[in-house]
Amino acid sequence: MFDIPVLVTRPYLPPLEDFKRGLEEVWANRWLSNNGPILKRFLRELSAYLGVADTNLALFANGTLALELGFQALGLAGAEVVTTPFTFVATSHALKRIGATPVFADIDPETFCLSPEAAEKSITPRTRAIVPVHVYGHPCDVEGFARLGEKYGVKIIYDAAHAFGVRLGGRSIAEYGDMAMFSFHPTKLFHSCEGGLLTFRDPVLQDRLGQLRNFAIKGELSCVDVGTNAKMNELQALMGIECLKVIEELLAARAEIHAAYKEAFAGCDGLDFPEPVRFAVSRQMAFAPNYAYCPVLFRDFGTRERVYEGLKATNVFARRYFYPLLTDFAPYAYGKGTCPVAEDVSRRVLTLPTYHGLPPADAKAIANNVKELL
Ligand code: T4K
Repeated sequence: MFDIPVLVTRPYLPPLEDFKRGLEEVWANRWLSNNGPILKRFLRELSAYLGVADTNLALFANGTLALELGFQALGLAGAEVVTTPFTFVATSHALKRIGATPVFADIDPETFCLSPEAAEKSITPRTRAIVPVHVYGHPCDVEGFARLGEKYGVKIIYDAAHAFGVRLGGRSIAEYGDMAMFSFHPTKLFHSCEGGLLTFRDPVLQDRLGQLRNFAIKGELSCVDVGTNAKMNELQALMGIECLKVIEELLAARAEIHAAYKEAFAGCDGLDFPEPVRFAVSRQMAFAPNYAYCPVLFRDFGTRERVYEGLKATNVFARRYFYPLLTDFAPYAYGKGTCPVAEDVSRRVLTLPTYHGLPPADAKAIANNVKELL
């Protein structure tokens, strides 16, 4: 039993003095939004960290708007887009909101990511893109999707909301696909209060995205498209810069917690504690995970629910990401019954607390509580 509630995640907060120093700069500039100097610095620092040229990324107010505008910029309105139901609703909401139709295909049972084989079966002449999600930071089969992209002439856009800091095949995961979106929400291992980043292969998109996120106005006298307000502001960028300073520490903390759970669950046959390395190992690709989430898979729905409730009684608030499945929700019910693997995983998975500041000993205690509940 924990005295203080243990939540599934807590955001990292930089030392207040450091943030205050940044605020002094904001006060001196008297510049709060609309592509300010701190945002430009954040973009340059992200470019260096990710190894993506600063012409090939763009920042947004949040990850959902980043996805929406990315889809709009790639001309997906009116198209069918193959995607996964095992994700947060934002992935499909962003498609729907720009007038595309999500077509659901099943996931791989080992990585929980969209399966290229299942995706291929859902491709029709109306398909213009595939949107796989690096669920929990576990990399998708990037080679399989690259092949589909070439074979069918469709765009591959990764929802990499969970995958900041992941490296695969010696490069950042941001470099795979035509486009990738990273969420900087406070529940993510790296954040900017709220925020979203798009990385993209074609640098021409940078101007287009810059326009779309600023109402699609051009100068004072013209408006060239239907844009929106999706700009990241200076305070968000400042938080992002402060968090980026300690990214290695944030990653190391998650790795330590994952190792503590792993050790405590070793030999426990009532559950599966999946390793994010499975895809990379099968392809012999160099891999640096981010351990963004700590998912556990139970034998059946009843056990998962019992553990979820039982943990609450010990003051531990794990989450059932992603249950219900998207196809259980009214806007996406047309996909119900089409993705049996996703339906099964959604009913058996529980994500355990992990965040910078959670002592690994607490992770061990949580794992022991789980084992007792089993
Ligand atoms: N694609 C994927 C695959 C995603 O997972 C997401 C977002 C997106 C796209 C969209 O990106 P954004 O537009 O959000 O940038 C959360 C987040 O709101 C959402 O960002 C995230 N995925 C999703 C998986 O989870 P909730 O409803 O579970 O959050 P909430 O408020 O229950 O918070 C979870 C825990 O974190 C709580 O126990 C409290 C703690 N917390 C939360 C916040 C916001 C804090 O301690 N401090 C905080 O400031 O949705």
